[in-house]
Amino acid sequence: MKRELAIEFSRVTEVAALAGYKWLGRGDKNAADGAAVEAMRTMLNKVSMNGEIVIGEGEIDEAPMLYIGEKVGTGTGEHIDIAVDPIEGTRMTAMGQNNAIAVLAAGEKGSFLKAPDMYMEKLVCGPGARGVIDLNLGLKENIQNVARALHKPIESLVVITLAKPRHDAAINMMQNMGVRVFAIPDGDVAASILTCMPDSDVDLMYCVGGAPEGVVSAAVIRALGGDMHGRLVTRDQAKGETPENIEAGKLEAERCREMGVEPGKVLKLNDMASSDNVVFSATGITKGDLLQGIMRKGNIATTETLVVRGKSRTIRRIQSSHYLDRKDDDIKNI
Ligand code: VTB
Ligand code: MG
Ligand code: MG
Repeated sequence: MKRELAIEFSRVTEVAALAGYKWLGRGDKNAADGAAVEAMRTMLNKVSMNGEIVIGEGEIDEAPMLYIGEKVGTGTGEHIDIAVDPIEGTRMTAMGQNNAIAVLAAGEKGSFLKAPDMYMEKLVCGPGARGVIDLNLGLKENIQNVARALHKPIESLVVITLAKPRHDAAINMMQNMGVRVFAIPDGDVAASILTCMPDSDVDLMYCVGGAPEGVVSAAVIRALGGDMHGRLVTRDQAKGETPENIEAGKLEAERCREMGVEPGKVLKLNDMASSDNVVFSATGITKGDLLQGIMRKGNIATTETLVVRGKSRTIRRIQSSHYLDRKDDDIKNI
């Protein structure tokens, strides 16, 4: 992939974040998502590439989306697969909570697992525990193995997870082991990346979250030298066995079969992200542990973006000031 694409994709997440930010705290997550999707699509279409969306988000909660199979870019140049989440944390954006980001991963054709929009159990660690995690084992055993690999007592291990009822038992179990648990409301992509950041005290990320978010995370975790396992889980397994969830779960299992992936099977990092030739970009919308949020004074907005180029493992943080009245009309009006 041309290295210039790293900068191009940083523009794409910047503009999505700026569009989402307009809806910050207004209680309407679909409006925020819709604006970010539209901005992302407009900007993607200015990039000279033959791009195709292979992972999008939106089906689970029927949000607006960049749909799977959608062609983006100018239609000239390299063939590139793209996984997007225009707002990772629509609820956080709508409710003015921390850690919402706009995110995208792009790679050479065939880089990413094609999985339906369903839930995924995920375990993510940084470079220090690479090769140690295994979702075939229980969470407790994984925590013990990671602590050993990092030469840390269990008491100083930090696991980040989502504060969802489905994790109550796991959170209890971990706290009883002596682990420190950071339970954030939403946003497991940013949480996963924290495991690989030298200036973060997070050692492990465990949760059942979205599969598209899982694949996006896999791309950046590979680029950062960390490790990840995933397992597709059906709706009834993730959310309880109500008749509706069982019905939805059956459809998901069927879609898995069509797409050639198996629910319940442990997916290794390489199964989800098979190439180093990737670019990852994330821009903060609300302030967070990974990225600063957007700040706006009058007509000037500032953004912070994390851009990772897998091939060289170059990690950039780009601070930008945007003069909003100078933006192209098609972006300005989003
Ligand atoms: C997951 C997680 C995301 O939303 O998709 C979650 O991967 C949705 O969980 O990071 P519920 O269906 O239980 O609400 C996020 O936390 C934010 O998009
Ligand atoms: Mg989203
Ligand atoms: Mg999301």
